[in-house]
Amino acid sequence: MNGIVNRLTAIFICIHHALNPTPHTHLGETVAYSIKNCCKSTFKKFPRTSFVLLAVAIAVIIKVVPVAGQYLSPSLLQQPEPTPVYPHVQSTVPELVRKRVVDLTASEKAAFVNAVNTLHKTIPEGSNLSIYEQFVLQHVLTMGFGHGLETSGPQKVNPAHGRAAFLPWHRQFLREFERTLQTIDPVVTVPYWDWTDPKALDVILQDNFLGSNGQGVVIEVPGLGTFEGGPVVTGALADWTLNEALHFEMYTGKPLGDRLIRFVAVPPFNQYPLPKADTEKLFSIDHYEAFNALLEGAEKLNDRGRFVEDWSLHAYIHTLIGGAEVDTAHSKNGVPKELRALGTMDSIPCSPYDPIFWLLHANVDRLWAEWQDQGHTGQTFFPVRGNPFGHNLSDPMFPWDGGVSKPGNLGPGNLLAWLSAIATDQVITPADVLDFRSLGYNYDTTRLAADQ
Ligand SMILES: [Cu+2]
Repeated sequence: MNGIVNRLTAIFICIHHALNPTPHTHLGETVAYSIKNCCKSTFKKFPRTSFVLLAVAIAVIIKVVPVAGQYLSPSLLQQPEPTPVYPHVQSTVPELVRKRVVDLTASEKAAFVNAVNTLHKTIPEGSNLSIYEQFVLQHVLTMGFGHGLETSGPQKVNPAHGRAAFLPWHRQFLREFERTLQTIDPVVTVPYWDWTDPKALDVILQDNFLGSNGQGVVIEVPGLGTFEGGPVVTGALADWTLNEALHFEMYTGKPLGDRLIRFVAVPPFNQYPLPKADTEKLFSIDHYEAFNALLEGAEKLNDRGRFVEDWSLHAYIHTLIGGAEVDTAHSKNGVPKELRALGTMDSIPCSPYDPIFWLLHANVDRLWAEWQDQGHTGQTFFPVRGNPFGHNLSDPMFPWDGGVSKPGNLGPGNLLAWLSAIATDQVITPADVLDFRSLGYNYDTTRLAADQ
């Protein structure tokens, strides 16, 4: 009887060791995690007649001891260690931190505005466009694919919006812009606009930073009164002259004029700050394409799990600044029909013309970075295949596609005549930008979170 008790005890110890992930010494040898290794010697020479009895005893104990049963459930034993979405690189690149806009010092604001203004007035030799306008052109031309426009090459759809590459495309775009700002001032980073922060909008719209709402144009919103917007005539950007070939209304193609235009908080886009809960609920999503789409804000999931129209988060903030004329009588899923974009930020092709664009997109990118840091893993993290060209993990994204695709023309000018101004040898795929730290920047939030 004693023999049986001893062997039963040994087997329980084996099981205990199998469940406790620390290498340990057992029966004179170091073993780790494997019942097979651990118990080899225990089962050796064990009388066959008692084996069935022991098996029954173990089964009974597993059944009645819930903890043991839980640990031994195959799904948990076989569950692989979670792997991070990308390696957390210990970068040797000096860390540049993107800060929340409300935390910028007066001199940091001045440095950002100075670098932006310098890019806006610097026209490279042989070009018709300033460095800043070349970025605007890149963004405008992402809209030059599809919709019957004369396009050539494998890219057939918008490479930057409405699909999986929305987040990586804008990450690359933003980092490229920031690198260019850093040629003016090496310590400048793009601050981010946390749209749940009640103070952030006022900080952005100060004259010592990105200027105020537009002025001088009154529009009537049926049933709600009159609201003012128009050209931005105060602040550091007031003397900007815009190229009208790049600055046009997105539905009609009509020029928006040669000044930055803002219609801030015109109803029904007058909610600010946005509710924290709307942003926070993104973090419960484990599926990359759903996360990407919901953050872009032009779609939401309905009760049946289908994507339907929306106008929230990133898309809403574009309109909060730019303004839109809508037809509320023709709403779909509670989303009004847009009749026309009123200002620069709401006319999506040319929206980077308003520097607020960069702060908005730094926040979009930050939320993605935080989501990535949470360790959402597996096949759902980025689509490897199955999407139109430009939206799979290893597809080059126009204009960083080695010149394989050419967009169609958009707006009132001949933008294709300027294509050579944005030609680049860089070939960038979504896979290249997943690890934001390897691109040489961090966020104040992701930096702190990684230290914990
Ligand atoms: Cu965009």
